[in-house]
Amino acid sequence: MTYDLLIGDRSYSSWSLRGWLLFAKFDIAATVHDTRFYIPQFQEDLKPFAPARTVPVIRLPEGGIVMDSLAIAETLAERHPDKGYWPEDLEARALARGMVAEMHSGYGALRSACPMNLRQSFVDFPVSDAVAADVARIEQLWAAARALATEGPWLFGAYSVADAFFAPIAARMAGYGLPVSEASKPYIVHTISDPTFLEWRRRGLQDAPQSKYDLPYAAGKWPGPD
Ligand SMILES: N[C@@H](CCC(=O)N[C@@H](CS)C(=O)NCC(=O)O)C(=O)O
Repeated sequence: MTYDLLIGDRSYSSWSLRGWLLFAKFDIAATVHDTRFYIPQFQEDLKPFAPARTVPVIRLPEGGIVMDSLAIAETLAERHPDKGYWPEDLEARALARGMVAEMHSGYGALRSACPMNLRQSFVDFPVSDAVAADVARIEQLWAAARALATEGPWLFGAYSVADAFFAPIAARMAGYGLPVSEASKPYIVHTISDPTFLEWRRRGLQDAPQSKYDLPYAAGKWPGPD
């Protein structure tokens, strides 16, 4: 018996990407069920995961539904304490938790102006002051994390929940060409070049594009490896 994980469109669903990374990057087996947005089947696909109304959502091997990416992260961390979901160091762990919570509830300007789209880049995206402020805040937190990091390329050195939560942000920074400092660039490149991320993106490209995610900016090639 394994976990069941319901996810939405891989090219566009940033919360699904986070939920899926929480399994894939920590080597936890899950039966993945794909659904797609803007089709009646979406509500049907959700029914076995009631009372969830959004993706990602999981069913525990022994039964029981966990909805919401943050609850999924905490549940997996609790059930698999040997997997290193959170940094070991207490100061780093506290910061990681705060960053993940802030990501989960914040950055509204960035999230609404730059919906995740892993199929292309937007070459002439106009960056508003509000989006720039979100980017600056995220970069501040990334620098604070790196200051506490152990060895390794991720925010706190080893991969943690924080990296799963900020992966769609790194993808947006790359895809929308958002103005970031030199210090942040290696992390963005590392995130969108990671083999697990590439697996997710490639699988998403097999689906038909969703026109709801078209934006009135010129389209460019995806800035990362295929
Ligand atoms: N707070 C939720 C947000 C989940 C969410 O908004 N998921 C979107 C897809 S990225 C969704 O299911 N949208 C479908 C809908 O709202 O009908 C989480 O962290 O999991």
